[in-house]
Amino acid sequence: MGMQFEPGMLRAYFIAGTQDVKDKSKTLQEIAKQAMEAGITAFQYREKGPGSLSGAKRDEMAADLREMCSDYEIPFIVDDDVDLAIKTHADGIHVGQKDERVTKVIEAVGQSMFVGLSCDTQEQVNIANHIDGISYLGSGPVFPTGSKADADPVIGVDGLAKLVQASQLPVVAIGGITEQNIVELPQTGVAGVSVISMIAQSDDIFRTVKVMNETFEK
Ligand code: TZP
Ligand code: MG
Repeated sequence: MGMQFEPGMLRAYFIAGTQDVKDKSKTLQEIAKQAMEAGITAFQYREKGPGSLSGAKRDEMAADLREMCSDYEIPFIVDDDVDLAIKTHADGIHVGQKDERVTKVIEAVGQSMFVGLSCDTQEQVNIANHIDGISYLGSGPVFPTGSKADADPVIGVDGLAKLVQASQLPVVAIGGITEQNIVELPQTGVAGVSVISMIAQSDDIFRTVKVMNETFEK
């Protein structure tokens, strides 16, 4: 059993894979390490799309990042890959609506790690409310994003607030969140934000993560 889920983990949640490193003078490990030093509350390994690693390279990267998360005592969450999550002894797994069915994932790994689910509509939230074994929901894209080619339509701040209202689980916002628009999010009731480019492309990761934590501190 990995780390127990707690909603505070959603405050400053960094998602990344090799494809999200645009400045090739940096490695994903370097960026992730800075983000951990700066105080992110969770890390999700999402190796997906053009520029992503596969096979042994992917496994080595996952092992590196897993170890760093253990060192910094933050949860290591794997996107959508039950085998990789098991292999790396992940603390959590995150699945989308188009991924492997969440009930199957809960059956396979729900005893050994927590499970997060993407929910972008009221209907999806209503269904999630009736499934045992989900710890949190991810909802968005709140704003337009350049980090996901097949992203669903933008739900906006009002749309997000409605999903939070409908959800019985803590919700983390996703999609197009910046240091400017993040101020609009606490009023929706979300537990925090999950971001790719805001951190991966930041010119000052310490400042960026500080903004995330301060925006959602109680
Ligand atoms: N799911 C919905 S939007 C998105 C994912 C994985 C990408 C978020 O990336 P960014 O750079 O924080 O907009
Ligand atoms: Mg997915």
